Amino acid sequence: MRDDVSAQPPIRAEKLKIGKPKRVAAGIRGVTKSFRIGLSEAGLARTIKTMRTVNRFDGYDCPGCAWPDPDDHRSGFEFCENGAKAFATEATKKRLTPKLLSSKTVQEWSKFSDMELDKLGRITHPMVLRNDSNTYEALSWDDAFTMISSAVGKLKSPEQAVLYTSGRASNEAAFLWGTLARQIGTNNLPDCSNMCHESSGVGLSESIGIGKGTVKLECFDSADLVLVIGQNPGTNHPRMLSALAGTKRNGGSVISINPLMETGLNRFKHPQEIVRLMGKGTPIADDHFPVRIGGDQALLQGIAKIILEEGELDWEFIDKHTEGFEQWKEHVSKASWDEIIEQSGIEKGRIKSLGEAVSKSKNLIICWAMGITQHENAVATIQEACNILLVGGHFGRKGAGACPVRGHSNVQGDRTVGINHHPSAAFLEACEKETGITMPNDAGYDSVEFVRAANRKNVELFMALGGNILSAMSDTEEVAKGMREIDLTVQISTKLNRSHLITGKQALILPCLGRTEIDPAGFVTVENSMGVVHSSTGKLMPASEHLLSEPAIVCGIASKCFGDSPFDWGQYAANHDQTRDLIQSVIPGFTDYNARVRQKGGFYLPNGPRDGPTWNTPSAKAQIKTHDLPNRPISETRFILMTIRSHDQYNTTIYGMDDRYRGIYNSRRVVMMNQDDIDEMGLVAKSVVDLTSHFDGREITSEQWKVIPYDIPKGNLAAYFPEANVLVPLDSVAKGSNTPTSKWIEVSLKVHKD
Ligand SMILES: Nc1nc2c(c(=O)[nH]1)N[C@H]1C(S)=C(S)[C@@H](COP(=O)(O)OP(=O)(O)OC[C@H]3O[C@@H](n4cnc5c(=O)[nH]c(N)nc54)[C@H](O)[C@@H]3O)O[C@H]1N2
Ligand SMILES: Nc1nc2c(c(=O)[nH]1)N[C@H]1C(S)=C(S)[C@@H](COP(=O)(O)OP(=O)(O)OC[C@H]3O[C@@H](n4cnc5c(=O)[nH]c(N)nc54)[C@H](O)[C@@H]3O)O[C@H]1N2
Ligand SMILES: [Mo]
Repeated sequence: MRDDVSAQPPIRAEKLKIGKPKRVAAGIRGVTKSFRIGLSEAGLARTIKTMRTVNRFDGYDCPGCAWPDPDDHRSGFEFCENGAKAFATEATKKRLTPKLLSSKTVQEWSKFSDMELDKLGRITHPMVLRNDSNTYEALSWDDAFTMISSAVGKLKSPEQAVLYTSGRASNEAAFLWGTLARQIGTNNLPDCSNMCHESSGVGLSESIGIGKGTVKLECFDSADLVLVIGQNPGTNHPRMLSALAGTKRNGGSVISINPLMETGLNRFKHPQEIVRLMGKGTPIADDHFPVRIGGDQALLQGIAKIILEEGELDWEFIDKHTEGFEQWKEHVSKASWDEIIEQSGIEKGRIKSLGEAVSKSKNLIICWAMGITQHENAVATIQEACNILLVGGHFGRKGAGACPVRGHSNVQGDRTVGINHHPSAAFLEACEKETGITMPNDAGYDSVEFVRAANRKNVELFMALGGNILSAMSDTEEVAKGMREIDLTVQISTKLNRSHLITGKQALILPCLGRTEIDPAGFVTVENSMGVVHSSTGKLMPASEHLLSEPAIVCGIASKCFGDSPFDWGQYAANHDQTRDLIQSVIPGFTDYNARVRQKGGFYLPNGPRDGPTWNTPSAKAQIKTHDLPNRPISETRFILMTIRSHDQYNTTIYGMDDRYRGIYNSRRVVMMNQDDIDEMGLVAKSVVDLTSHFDGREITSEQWKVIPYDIPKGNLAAYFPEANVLVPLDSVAKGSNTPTSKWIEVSLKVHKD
């Protein structure tokens, strides 16, 4: 079915320019760039309005990332360059009208780049792609809902329905979405966190009994040491740099562990203190460890060895709160230094100095993101980090703890309110009691399992609440094949992306309000990376009078499918307070939800290890987990490739072709490579190569990548997500969390021949 629609962006002749990586992040250029992007997309009035209301107590939550805002105060402009880009693209004045969208076939649109698709503007009407057509046409909301209800009616079994969620959806939309899936009869609720922080959720739940971080924003002011592992905050969480500057201001240290020395960790200028911007900026990282890709578990075991040797452990805490110490101690003591040094790529003396710093720390915070979670041994690595925090007693006290830095602005909230393919029995029971809907008990598909099921022709209805699963998932062509097997695919979206082009036999686009826009049913709520639930109120006129809010769309679908159900879907479309009352009755921690979320800054959800510490594990103790190091010999002729974000994208939304901080301009089809490797292979800067990934006997080749000499460990490569996703084999996943190993792809590299 429409096999000729391209699942990958076109390869173009581009004039790649290579400059020097930037030493200083943010600052005045960041601010002026934000305004420039805002002006060109949204115009002056909308730009000023959005910039003045983002992240204010009474404004809307920045869709850029899940980093929290200060609890008690807000500055005039509580955003960063990339947040500005995110809301400028949503507040754009450009409109993708039915006339424009139907002026080309999906085959023709697929020749557009991802950036060009996004820049078409906001989708204004519900649109349908019928099975005998290659062109989208407009249809009414009612007809769209009828198509979905008839597809639900035709399902041979509820397992044939899959409902995906991207992490921008509000708590209200997500709760209703999960309930809709369960009324259809399935827990098939894959979500973007399957590709993101799932490993953190799994690892932390087993170790400390909660799948979330345990620090508050204010903790950064009293931490004496912060480790930033596998994370690029200068680009992806710029407001985090203010928190790290706070650590430094109060005498603490920040250490970065990353194959790349990312801009922002070296020097940072706070965009909100414009007067100081003329200076050189605040140096952030006191030290940098250029670990090899995938070498963090080894490095953390090295640190653990030193801690055990130094003996500065919190014995009282270990005795009172933990299990597994003796076994771990024995295991770590036996771990081989040769292996640790080989895998981490860091010499022993350096690991020793790092271990001593960690051992001495009285208030340690460990932060991490995708550089840790998207590995085969991700869960083990996260638990290794937890072990270090546990033996130092860094839980239940201010200034210390675990800090997985979430991505999407409400990905954590979506999980809290039930977007979960294996929900707990307690959740299902409460949900059934309060809604009167019989809940399915079987675990559903995650993102990887969904793609497998689709390829087995076992999915007939796929619906997505936001996101771009085609481009975000691993193994792009395999996802495309699966999508084409589905009868009806439905995307609830704001902008056009490749998931609207690679579809089922018939497809719907249901256009929704964005965060920035006025919702007649009132404000919505979200949960940030530190467990604070707060409100988000749109202020702009909607992009089109035909848009509905996400909750209204979910209720519209559900009313059509289950009109005679005792659960009155209609009322939840009209007033988000009602949905919050329902969430409060189902999920612990939301007592007085409507009242407390109206307080300035919202409220914290309970968190045992942070507030107690108490541990919601079977034995009510924290678990010190023991893991062997991975054993993955790589032949001399192969490399390990990681797929990362540039400074000019938000996941699969590409804002521009430059990666200013890394000094890469005008092309994204590049592969960063160590100069020695380039020399050894007889290549030069801008040589064009083909990449082939190797996994379990399977090979996938992607052609025409330009080589860029970069300061990256030997044997390691970096390329951009989503262009390189085609190389990530579907079956290459993290143990325990099933997250695609987007940061560990074994590849070989050949000169491209025309
Ligand atoms: N502007 C902007 N902001 C965003 C996003 C965006 O696309 N654009 N995306 C949002 C989302 S959903 C997320 S999840 C976050 C992602 O935020 P990050 O996790 O910071 O994003 P990545 O670009 O995937 O960067 C991963 C970092 O890990 C490093 N790394 C890779 N492999 C390893 C390894 O084996 N060990 C170590 N120690 N480091 C490694 C890379 O060099 C890179 O610096 O950002 C969120 N914020
Ligand atoms: N190789 C590789 N792959 C990765 C990653 C990686 O590092 N490397 N990172 C992974 C990670 S961390 C994540 S989180 C996933 C991201 O996966 P997704 O969340 O699925 O993808 P996004 O690119 O964030 O989704 C962008 C689309 O969301 C829609 N959208 C934007 N705003 C709204 C809104 O308010 N409402 C609705 N309904 N739709 C909206 C727009 O149509 C836009 O095109 O990708 C993962 N994939
Ligand atoms: Mo993410």
